[in-house]
Amino acid sequence: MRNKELADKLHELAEIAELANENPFKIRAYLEAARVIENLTTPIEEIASKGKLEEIRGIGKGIAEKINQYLQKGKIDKLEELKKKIPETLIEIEKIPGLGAKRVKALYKDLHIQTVDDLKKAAEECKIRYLEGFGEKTEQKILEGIKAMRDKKVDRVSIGIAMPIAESIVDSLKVHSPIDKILICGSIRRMKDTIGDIDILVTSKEPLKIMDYFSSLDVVKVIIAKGDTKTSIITKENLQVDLRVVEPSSFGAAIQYFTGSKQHNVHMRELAIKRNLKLNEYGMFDLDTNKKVAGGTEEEIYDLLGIQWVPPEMREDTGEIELALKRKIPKIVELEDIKGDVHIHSTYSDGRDSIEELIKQSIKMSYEYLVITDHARALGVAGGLSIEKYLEERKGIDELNKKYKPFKVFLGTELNILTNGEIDFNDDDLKIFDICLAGIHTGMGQKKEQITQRIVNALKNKYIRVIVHPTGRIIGGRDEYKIDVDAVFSEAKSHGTIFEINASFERLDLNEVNARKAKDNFGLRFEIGTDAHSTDSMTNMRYGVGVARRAWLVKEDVINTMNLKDFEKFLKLK
Ligand code: DGT
Ligand code: CA
Ligand code: CA
Repeated sequence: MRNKELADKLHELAEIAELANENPFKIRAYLEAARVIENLTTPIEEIASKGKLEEIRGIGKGIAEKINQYLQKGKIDKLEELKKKIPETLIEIEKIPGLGAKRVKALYKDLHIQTVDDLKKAAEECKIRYLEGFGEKTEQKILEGIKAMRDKKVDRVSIGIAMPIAESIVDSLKVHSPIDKILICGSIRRMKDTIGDIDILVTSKEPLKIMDYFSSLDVVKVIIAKGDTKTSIITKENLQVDLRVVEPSSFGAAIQYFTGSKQHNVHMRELAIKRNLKLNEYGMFDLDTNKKVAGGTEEEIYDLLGIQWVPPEMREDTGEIELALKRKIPKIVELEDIKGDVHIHSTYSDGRDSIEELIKQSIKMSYEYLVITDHARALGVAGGLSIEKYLEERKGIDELNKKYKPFKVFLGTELNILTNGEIDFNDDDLKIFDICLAGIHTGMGQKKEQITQRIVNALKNKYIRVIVHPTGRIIGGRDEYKIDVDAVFSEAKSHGTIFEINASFERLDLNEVNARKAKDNFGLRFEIGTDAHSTDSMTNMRYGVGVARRAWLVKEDVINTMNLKDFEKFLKLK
């Protein structure tokens, strides 16, 4: 889906058009089209290929033409034409707080200011205050603005934001530049829930071409540093990407080093020294002769240290090297092990897609079953269902099960653990479901004792088999609510309650620490569910599996790795 990309392009066009004194009506039309496209749920390229762009409200003939140009050749003629007239660096200046297009134009015309550096110099030399419409205060503000922009710390983002950006960079590098091997390393390869920056490693016979192509990519906002074998950029989404070209004979050592974690690497180097070896990003060397003994592949490095290869998700120096020494690294769960999504919303509540569409996507993903878990009554804002509505849904599901056999859909529910500790329905009503999930959606500001007690109450309900997004955190949004996880896990143990690893990348809840604790200290089991509200988000499953792998979970720890037959048996148990 290229909607965001196109919206950004139209924004860029509007900005540059404004600097070029273009017709304000046109500029407004570009911005409106950008806004509309950003909010579309269908991929713009799909609409374009059917020739239906002009049917979208806010998109006329001229803009449709520009969209087609961009989709077909990666360029908009009008934008290229304007770029020739207006230095691109002016757009950078326009982003400084307090500087609109009008002021940037004046600075350019009167003082020939083209770059942020020009601007800083002029402000420091007190030249700006004398321009019409500026003044001493504005000059001061500009200096502060430059500082704020340059100091701006790039925040960590969810892996669900960083991964697609990294993958699309890798895809275009593969297609357009002379690459032999390429791998995303760093925290992304380790599937950490949040990412600081993106690290990509490449081997190539023509490193300079790679550096040029990489720094000219459309996603690049700022080039931080560009060298012969390493380039760092900031993307338009404010993510830093480091790209390194390494020798093929060092590729294994380099991906090992840049995958990290730092702590894992430190431990590996200690092992190396004990074996009279030296390990760095170039390879493994004999300490006496300084001769290189390994480096081409990661496997040979682990091998020469006398330990098992360690899956990247486990490389945090939390005991994995000790296990690798004993050759006891567990076979951790894989995405291919997942046989069905068990937390999904359909159009019956607040989902975007019908159950039939969810089934089709499931079959595409090679799943054998699906549990539909539409919201229950008390969550009015999310179209929560009454028991009557669920019975209607059950009928629909029965029909679909006939049509799509042997694929099977189960009727679940996502119940609300209310502020007083009760749930939406009484026990009798809960009998209609194949499985009941429950979670907290309101009253998240309560005291620790209250929240913990609410969940403990839910655990005691014999119909509730799964607690969803158990700690309530939203990455980059909201902290966990106050909850005594040990008390909750300990109570759950006696009921055999399943805990969710919510795979939606804003949640990833339980996180790896709590999941590992739930397994190791309490022997609990899990489901990995996407909580998807559309077929698109069902692919978030991989992030949930990433958390499970970081928690060292194996297939048997995760209920939705069961095949359909076993899963049906499991559902009948309670
Ligand atoms: P991030 O970007 O904060 O999400 O986390 P990472 O793990 O991607 O960290 P980053 O990008 O700073 O560095 C990538 C890898 O490079 C890191 O995981 C391990 C390796 N590395 C970086 N600095 C050092 C260091 O000082 N010593 C060692 N042994 N390895 C390092
Ligand atoms: Ca990184
Ligand atoms: Ca980095």
